[in-house]
Amino acid sequence: MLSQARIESILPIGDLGRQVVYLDTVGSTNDLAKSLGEGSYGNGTLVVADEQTQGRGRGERGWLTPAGTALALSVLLRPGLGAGANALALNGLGAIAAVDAVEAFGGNARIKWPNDVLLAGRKAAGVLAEVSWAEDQVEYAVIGIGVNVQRGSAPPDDQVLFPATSLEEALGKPVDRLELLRAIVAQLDRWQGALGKPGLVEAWQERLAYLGEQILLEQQGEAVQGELVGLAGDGRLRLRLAGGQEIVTGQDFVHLRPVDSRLE
Ligand code: BT5
Repeated sequence: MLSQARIESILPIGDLGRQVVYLDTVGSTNDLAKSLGEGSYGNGTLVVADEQTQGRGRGERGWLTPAGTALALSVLLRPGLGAGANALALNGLGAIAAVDAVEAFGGNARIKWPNDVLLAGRKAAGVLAEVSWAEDQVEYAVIGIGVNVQRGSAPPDDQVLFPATSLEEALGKPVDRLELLRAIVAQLDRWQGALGKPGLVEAWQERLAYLGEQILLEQQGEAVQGELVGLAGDGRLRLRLAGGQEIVTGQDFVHLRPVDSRLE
C-alpha cells in the first residue's frame, strides 16, 4: 500500500520529495501540483495519488489510474530550471527517467516519441509535462508520470488509442509501487541536471522506439509517413519522407505509430 508515511520514508532524493502530498484519491496529480505551484510549495514537491478520477493525457485526452494498481505522480519544479525547461524537453526528461526506472526492474523499455513508455511494444506509462510562464520566465513546471503497474491497471485495447500493458504483465513478476516510485524519483534527480544540454536529447534518442523504421504521424486526421531518423537538438522529431526530404516536427498532440503495427 502507498501512504504518506511510507512515501516520506524513502525521500527526499536530492531536492526531490522534500515536501510530499499523498492522497488516496485525486482528480489529477498534475492539477494538484499546478495549484501547489501557484502557492508557496517549493522546488521538488512530490504529489502522489493511489487513484485519479480525472487523470489527464495531452490535449483533451484522459489517463486512467484505477485504485490500488498503478502509480500516478507529479513533481513540481521551480526555476533555476534554466533555458531547457520547455514542455517538450520536460516530457523527454520524464520519459527517460521512467525508462531507466523500469530498466532497474529488468524491463527493456523504449520511448514512443515524445512521451510514451513502451514495454514489449505496448504502452506501460505516459508523461505529461506542463510549464507555467510569467512573461518570458518559467514560474514553475510540473512533470506528471503515470505507470500501469499491476495487471488490472492497463485499459483494454478497445479503450485506448494505442495498445497498453502493465509492468507486471510485461515483466512477468510482481513490482512494488513504492520501490518503483523511488526508482523514478532517483532517475528524475539523476537526469534533471541534463536539461538544456545535448546529453538529454542524446539519451532520449538512444531510448527511442522505431528508430530507422517507417512510422505514421497523425494529426487532426492527416497522416504523414516517413522514416524516423532521430531527434533534432531541441528534442523535435526528424522524419525522412519517401522523396528523401526531411521534416522536423515538435507538434504536441501528434499521434505516432509504426507502419508495421504488429505487436511483439
Ligand atoms: C499521456 O498522454 O500518455 C500522458 C499521461 C500522463 C499521466 C500522468 S498520471 C500523473 C499525472 N497526472 C495527470 O493527470 N496526468 C499525469 P497521451 O500521450 O496524450 O495519451 C493519452 C491516451 O493514452 C488516452 O487517450 C488513452 O488512449 C491512453 N490511455 C489512457 N489511460 C491509459 C493507461 N492507463 N495506460 C495506457 N494508455 C492509456
